[in-house]
Amino acid sequence: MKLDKEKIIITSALPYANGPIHLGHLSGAYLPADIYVRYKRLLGADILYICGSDEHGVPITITADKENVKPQVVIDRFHNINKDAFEKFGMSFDIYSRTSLPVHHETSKEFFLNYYKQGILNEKKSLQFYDEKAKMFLPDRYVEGTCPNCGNEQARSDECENCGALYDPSDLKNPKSKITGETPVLKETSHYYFPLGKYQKRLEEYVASMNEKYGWKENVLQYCRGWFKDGLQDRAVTRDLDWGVQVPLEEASGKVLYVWFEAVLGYISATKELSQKLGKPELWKEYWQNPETKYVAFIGKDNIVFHTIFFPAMLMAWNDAREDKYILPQNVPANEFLNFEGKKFSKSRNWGIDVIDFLKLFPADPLRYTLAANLPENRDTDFYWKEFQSRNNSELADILGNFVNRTFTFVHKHFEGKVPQPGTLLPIDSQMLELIEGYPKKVSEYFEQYKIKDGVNEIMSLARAGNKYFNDSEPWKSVKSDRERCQTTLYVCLEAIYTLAELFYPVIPFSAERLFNMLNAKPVQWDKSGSKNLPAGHQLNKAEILFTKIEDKVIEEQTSRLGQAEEPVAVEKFEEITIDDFFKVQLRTAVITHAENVPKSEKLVKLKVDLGFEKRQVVAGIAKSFKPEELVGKRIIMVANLKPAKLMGLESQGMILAVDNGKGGVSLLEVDENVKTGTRAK
Ligand code: B3M
Ligand code: ZN
Repeated sequence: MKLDKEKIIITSALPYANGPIHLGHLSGAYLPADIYVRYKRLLGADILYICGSDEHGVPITITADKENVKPQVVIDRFHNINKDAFEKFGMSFDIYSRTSLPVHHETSKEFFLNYYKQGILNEKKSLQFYDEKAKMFLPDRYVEGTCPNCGNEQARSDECENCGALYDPSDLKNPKSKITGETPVLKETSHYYFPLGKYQKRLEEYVASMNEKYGWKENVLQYCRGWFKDGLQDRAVTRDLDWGVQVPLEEASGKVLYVWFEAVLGYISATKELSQKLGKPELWKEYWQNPETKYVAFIGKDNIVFHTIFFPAMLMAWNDAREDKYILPQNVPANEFLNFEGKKFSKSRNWGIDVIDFLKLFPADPLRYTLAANLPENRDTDFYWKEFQSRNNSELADILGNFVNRTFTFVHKHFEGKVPQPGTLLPIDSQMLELIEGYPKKVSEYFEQYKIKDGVNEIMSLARAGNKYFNDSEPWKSVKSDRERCQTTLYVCLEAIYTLAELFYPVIPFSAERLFNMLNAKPVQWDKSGSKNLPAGHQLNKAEILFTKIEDKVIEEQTSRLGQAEEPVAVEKFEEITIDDFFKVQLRTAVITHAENVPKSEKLVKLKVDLGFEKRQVVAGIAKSFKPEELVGKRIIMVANLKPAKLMGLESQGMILAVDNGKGGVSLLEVDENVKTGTRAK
C-alpha cells in the first residue's frame, strides 16, 4: 500500500443537466468518489476532484421543445439545481463546471481538428433514420424497433441492449420514432467516424496492464471483455443537430460533435476552468499531462465503455501525434445500479426520490452513511426507507452517537471535561488501544481497493468495539472504587472517538466536523490518527447530540407516497358565466413595491402595489408562504375593481391572485418584466 503524497485527478461522471439527480446517481458515481477524495486528502495527497454538468445531447433539446423554451433555459435550471443538491449533500468537488462553457467548446474542437488533420477520421455517407414530422435525424436512442438478432422489441437503431448486437439501422425491424411515434424514413447523411477498431489491440493491452498493476473491478473487466469479443467498430463522432459543439469545419455546418465525444473531454476543460479560476492557467497540464499523475474515473455501469474504451482510444490517438501527452485512466471503479425499494427509479411512476427533496426532509449524513454502507459495488443494491431509518437509529444514533455521548457525559461529569491521565494499562486497555491503532491501516486497505462499502462498515465496527469496551470496563463502578482505572478507561475511549472522527470524516463529514469541535481538536494525517492524539489534560468542548432518531410515522409517510399517482384536485360544482360576466372583473398586472407583516396576524401581509396608473394598499393572506422581502418586486395579477374592504382594521383596495400549492401554502400568479404594469389580463 502506497501512502505517500500522490498526485491524483478524480472525476465523477458529468450528469446531464436535464433533470434532478436522484439517490441512484449518488451511489453510482458521486458518493464513493467523494469518500475516496476526502480520504486521500487526509492522507495529504495532491488531488483535484473534477465534475460538472453535461449540457449537450438530444434529451436536453427534447425537454426544451416540450417546454417551448431554449435549451439554455433547461441547462441553467438543472445545472443550478444539481450543483445545489451536490453541495448540500457534502460533495467536495474542486470545481463543478459546465460543458456549455467556451473553454469546453474550444477544447473539444481542438481534439476533433487534431484527429481530422492527422487523417484519423473517416468521412462516410450512411442512411440514418429521419423523422419527417419532427423534421430531424433521429439519434440511436430515439428509434425503437425489433432487434434483427434476438427479437427484442425495444432495440435501438444500431445496437441491442438485450443481446449486445451491433447492426446497420436498415436492418432494424419495425422502426418507430420515440419522439412522434411515426415510422421514420432512412435518409442519407454524412458523418465523421473515429476508427475505434484500429485501437482494439492497444486497448486490450491497456486494460490488461492496468488491471495487472492496479486491480480493476471484475464487473468492469467483464464489460470490457464483452466489447472486445464483439470487435470494436468505427463510431460516428458527429451528429445532425443544432444543439452542441459545432463541428469546426465549413463543410459540416448544421452538425455538432457527438455528445460522448466531447463530454469525456469535459473533465479536461473543467480542469482548465479551475486553473483559470485559481489564477494558474497552466496548472491543468501538471495533472493531465504528467505521467506521475494517477487518474481515477468514478462512473455508473452504463458509462463503462466510454471510459475504458472510447476515451482512452481518443487519448491514445492524440498522444500518438503530439508531444503534450495525456494520461489515461489508471482505474475506472464503476458501480452497478442502486434501485429503490425493489424497483428501478422512475419519475413517471413516482418511484424514488430526488436528492434535493430528500435533503429537505433529512440531513445529509444519515443518507451518506446509508448509501455508503450499501453501495452497489459488485451487484445492484436497493435503497429501502426502513433500512435508512435503522441505519440512522440503530447504528449512527445507538452505536456511534451513544458511544460518543456516554463518554463525553462521563468526562464532563467526573473529570471537568478534561482528557484524564491514564494509569497502568491492563490487557483490556492495551488490546483496545492496539485495535484503535490498527484501524486507519485496515480501512485504508479497503479504500485503496475502492471497496468503499467494506471500509465504511469496518469503521462502524470500531464504534461497536468502543461501546463494548466501555461496558466491559464499567467506569461507573471504577469511578468510585479505583479512580485511576476509571481515568484509563475514559482516556482509551477518547482515543477511540478521536480516531472515529477521523475515519468517519470522509463518510459523514458534517457530523465528523461537529465531533472534532466537541473534541476541541483537528484531524491529523490519516495514518497518524490511530493513537495519542488527545494528551491528558486536553480540554473538551460541550457534547452535542450528533444524530436524531427518525420516527416510524415519518418513514411511513414516505413509503405511502411511493408510486401514488398525483391526486386530481377535488372540484366543487360550479356555475357557468358569460363572457360579459367575466369582463366585469378587471384583472390587471401590478408590481409589489412594499410589504410588511400585519402585527398579531399569522396570515396577513400589508402590501403597497403599483398599477402604473395608480397606487394601492392591499392586505393579502399570504404571510405563511412568503417573507415580506421576498414579495417586493414581484409582478402579480390583481383584481383592480374589487370594492375596498377592511381586514384587521386595515383597508384593502383589491385582491391579488394566488393558487393553493397543495402543501399548505400558495403560489402567486406572476408575469415577466415584458408586460407593462397595469395591463389588463383577459
Ligand atoms: N452525462 C451520462 C450519464 O449521466 C453522461 C456522463 C458523461 S461523463 C463524461 O449517465
Ligand atoms: Zn438483440
